[in-house]
Amino acid sequence: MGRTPVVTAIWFLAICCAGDTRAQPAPVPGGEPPPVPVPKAPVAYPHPLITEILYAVPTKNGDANRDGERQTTGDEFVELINPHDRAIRIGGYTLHDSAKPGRTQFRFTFPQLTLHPGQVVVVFNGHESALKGESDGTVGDGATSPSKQHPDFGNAWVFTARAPSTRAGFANGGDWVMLLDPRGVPVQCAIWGDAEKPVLPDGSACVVEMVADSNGVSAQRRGLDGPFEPHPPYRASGLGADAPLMPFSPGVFVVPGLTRLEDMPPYKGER
Ligand SMILES: [Ca+2]
Ligand SMILES: [Ca+2]
Repeated sequence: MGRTPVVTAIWFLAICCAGDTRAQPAPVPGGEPPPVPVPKAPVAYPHPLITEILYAVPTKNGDANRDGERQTTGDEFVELINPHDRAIRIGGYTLHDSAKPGRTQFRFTFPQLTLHPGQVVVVFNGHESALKGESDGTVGDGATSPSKQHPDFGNAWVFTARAPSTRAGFANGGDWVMLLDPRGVPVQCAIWGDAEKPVLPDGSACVVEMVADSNGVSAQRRGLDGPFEPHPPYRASGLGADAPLMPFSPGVFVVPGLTRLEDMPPYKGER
């Protein structure tokens, strides 16, 4: 059966409007909006980029995974973004800390997931945590990708690593988080405190960065090309204007010119 004229018109509008939904500056009268320059990320296509790390969960306001309780390691997280202008696939990429492989190492490998430009993904340590959306598939794990983007975390794709032990977490005094590509090749390493640098093969293209001391807050990258700095106070969406300002923003990393409107967190408070 053919489409009616009305249905055809709606279909045509939907296709047109679905084209480019990235955040754009307001048009100026009589002219085209200027293009928003997107800073160049330090990692090459098709790698994701680590944008935020919570390695020392604060004793006050430490419930980063928002399950109602503060867990010493369960609330730790790593946030990444697709910093490129094309979609990437993150299945097979691995995050791990400096511990040797085993029950005391934090380690998480992504299942298949396509990340569109500007989309954000968060991996919570998850030890002894019960995240909202874990039971209905909104939160993914090492075996299954999330069924949808998580509205409580800036519309990011959210995972739990379900770390098996409190020892399988980041060391506050010094540690690092390494990102490996699906072949096991180091892509990015963020180091803090007194941790020794990882041993990398000669000629490695791994991006090695020092993280500013961020005990009590997360370390968040200043833009795509900036350094990791202590996170400024932030009020997560949906918590109300009287909610406390938080020292992290899992799932929220907005890049003008790259972040798409549908990926922007709903605005319900200060940013
Ligand atoms: Ca928690
Ligand atoms: Ca963030």
